[in-house]
Amino acid sequence: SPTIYRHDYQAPAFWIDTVDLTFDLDPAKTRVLNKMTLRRNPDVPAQPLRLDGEELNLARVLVNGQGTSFKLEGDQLVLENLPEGADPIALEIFTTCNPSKNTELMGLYTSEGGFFTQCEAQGFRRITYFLDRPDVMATYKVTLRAEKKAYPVLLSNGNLLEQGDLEDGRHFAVWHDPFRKPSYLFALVAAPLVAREQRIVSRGGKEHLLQVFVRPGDLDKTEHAMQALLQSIAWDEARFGLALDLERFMIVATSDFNAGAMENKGLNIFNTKYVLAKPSTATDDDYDGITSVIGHEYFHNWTGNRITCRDWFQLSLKEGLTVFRDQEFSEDLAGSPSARAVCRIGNVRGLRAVQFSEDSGPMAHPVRPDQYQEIANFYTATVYEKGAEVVRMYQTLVGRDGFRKGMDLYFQRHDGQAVTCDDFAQAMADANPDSALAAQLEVFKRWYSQAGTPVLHASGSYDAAAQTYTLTLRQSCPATPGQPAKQPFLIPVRMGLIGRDGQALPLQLQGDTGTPLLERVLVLHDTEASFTFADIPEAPVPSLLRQFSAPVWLELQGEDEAAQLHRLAHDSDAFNRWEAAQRLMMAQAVSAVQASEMPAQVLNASTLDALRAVLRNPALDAAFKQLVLTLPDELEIAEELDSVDPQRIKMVSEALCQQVAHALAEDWLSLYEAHENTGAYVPEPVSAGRRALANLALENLCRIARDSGDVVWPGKAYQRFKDASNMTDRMGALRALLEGQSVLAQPALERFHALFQDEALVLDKWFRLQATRNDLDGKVLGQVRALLQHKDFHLSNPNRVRSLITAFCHANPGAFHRADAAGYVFWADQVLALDGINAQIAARLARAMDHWKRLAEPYRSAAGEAIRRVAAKPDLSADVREVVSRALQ
Ligand code: DPP
Ligand code: ZN
Repeated sequence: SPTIYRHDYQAPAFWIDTVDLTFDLDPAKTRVLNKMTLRRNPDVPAQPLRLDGEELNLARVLVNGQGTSFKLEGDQLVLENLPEGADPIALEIFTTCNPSKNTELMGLYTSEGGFFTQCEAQGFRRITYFLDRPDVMATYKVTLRAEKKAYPVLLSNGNLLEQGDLEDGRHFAVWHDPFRKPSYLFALVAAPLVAREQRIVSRGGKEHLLQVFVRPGDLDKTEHAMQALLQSIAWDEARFGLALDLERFMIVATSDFNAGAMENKGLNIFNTKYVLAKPSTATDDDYDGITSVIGHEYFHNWTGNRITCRDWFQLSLKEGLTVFRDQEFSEDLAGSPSARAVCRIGNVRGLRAVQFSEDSGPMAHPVRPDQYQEIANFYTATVYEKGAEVVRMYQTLVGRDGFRKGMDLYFQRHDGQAVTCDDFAQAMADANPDSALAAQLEVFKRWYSQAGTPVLHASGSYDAAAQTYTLTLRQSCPATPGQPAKQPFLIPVRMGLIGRDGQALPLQLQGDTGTPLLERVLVLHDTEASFTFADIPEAPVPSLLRQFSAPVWLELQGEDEAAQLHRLAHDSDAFNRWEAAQRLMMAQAVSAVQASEMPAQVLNASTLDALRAVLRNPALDAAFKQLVLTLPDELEIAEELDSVDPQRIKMVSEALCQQVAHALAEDWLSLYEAHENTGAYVPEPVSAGRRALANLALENLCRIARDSGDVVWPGKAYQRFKDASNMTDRMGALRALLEGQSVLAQPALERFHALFQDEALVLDKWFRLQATRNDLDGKVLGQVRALLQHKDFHLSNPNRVRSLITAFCHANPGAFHRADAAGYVFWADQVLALDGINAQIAARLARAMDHWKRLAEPYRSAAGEAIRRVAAKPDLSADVREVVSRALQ
């Protein structure tokens, strides 16, 4: 398929002002009547109208009520003889489509006896012929007709104008959305659903109806979603002055969905995973996920819908900004500084695990990509998570108030428009004319144009005679595909200096006369810069990149272990305390991987002492302790290496886990006893932290039991698994049995399945647990293959595929990368099988091989062979073709 380039952007030759759609919904043959008014764009030379369409049967085209000549060229409907001049043109197109055969889940499809849509990025063209691009914005009126008994609920965007019965048991509803929107925000639902409802009055005195639609049996799992929606509405008004602009705000859950959720105007459609929760079926992580995704989609109403993207290269304009907003929302809800830090650490771990890895592989691309073959492949961690880090850097540079001013100006200038990342950057700079951002805006904007993760090299030197400390910051950035050389980035470095007694030293830059601060943000906008601090009485330990103030790799030159231990013990920045522990452990894990002989112990005594001190520190929260004691995993270790031997990494990772289990045995015991009973389940950070720490302790106790042959702890874990009053504890105990290789693990898995066989989201957990379990016996692949045949496994359901196949290939490297290449054969088979069903899901799975060129032999050759086998399929989707051809380049 052709490559699309950002620089080729051209405004559309026509605008579409109004769209009047009528649907006669039928699973096998849905009729769609599309009546539009268009006008020529006077700024563009006259040319034929080219409408996008895919998998449509065209029955009729009328122009101003008359038949007309037209051509079908590839996927486009071309009209060459439209009237000249500026008058509006009435275009009427009648098509049919087959929703029940739509396994791609793009456009209009059926799921569990209902109709749903997904139009971002290019699904609307699978519903009707259209200018399916985000800069064409129209108002929509939608009439839905369907059998009443089968589809009692008929929904579309905006406000309900009218509804009623038709003959033959059918009924209808008419919806009107007063806001102009691009086609990717269109949605309809026709299904047997029920709603949890809530009426609210916003600050301005307007009444709104909030609805969460689910299948009838799921109503008892909607309370948390509604709560999250109410919190989102209140937060956006309070923090950004942005109010709900619709009479009605609807959320609909479906179990067949390619992504997490979709922000269709007034009618958000969600994966059930991000709506449904009750204590017996959802974990603390699930509850958090729901809060952030409900927030995310709601916040899109302003950042995405009211102001949208001019073209898909600008995707991060809405996604990076909206991820940043949902992260801030979750932090504000978490409340205490420590709970905020826990949120931040979680986000940074995700960023580094997925985005940094993406940035160092064949799919590396800038936050604002320059080219794509299939836009669906660019809903990536770079566009989303790195994009959010870029937005966070604006806030770090101009402060919270300055950021708010920038947002206000952005809305004042662009409300109702389709704009670019440059427009956002300009609003931020113009609202903060005296900032480092405004002074270096062009340098800052390189974050949008350059791919790759910069490396920040820091070195410090202390001058005892002058009582000064000089910090030198230097940056570099590795080459990425198509970008061999990089220009310097603007890197905000939030930092402090820690004295020998653990206290923060006042920071006075030489020549600066202001009041000394305990923390500052240094700005590096060149390849190298030095900063000298005056009146420093002793050699300090620097604490750099606090709160992870920029998405870079930090290298602290010449820093010894003592400095890391000092930060772990004393840093006032919780993020950097956690980071110090990670660095200590990672450095030793990497040495163990690289050593010619596997060392008896991975961690040294001083590191273990420091970890123990964290666990015993009464001033630290359980959630924070759990994060510090979460060891670097196999994927994180691999990311540090140029040549990756997955089995060697697995051995080291396993040795690391066993060592920490045994060395801290006493602490695991006392922590478990102190935290095992968390009381009645409430999804909030303090008790969630206690549950997480208890589960980690139990896992370690079962690991110890594995070596000693003890049966008491596995027995206790099984009991806890059986009696658990909430899913977090139940999953924790089950995982402990699996990690402990207990004979009770299998009966527990069977019991779990029997208990939850009617709960799809819990079954997903059951599949995932087995796909990602520790492969000490080498049997995981065989079991995953067997599970493909399980009656509850369906290749057409994305959640199920992700739980079993994608989880195995992406998240269980020790089981996937086998010396006999069987993992790669499995991967290729599954990519090819999925490609004919759902290309987006297939392409995501295909990316499990992103880093094959860094694998050691024999893995590398075998992986290459598997990728070439996939690439050889002649009718491969554009999605998978782009991924595998980039991997092979
Ligand atoms: N625009 C959607 C989201 O990220 C994509 N599924 O919220
Ligand atoms: Zn989004």
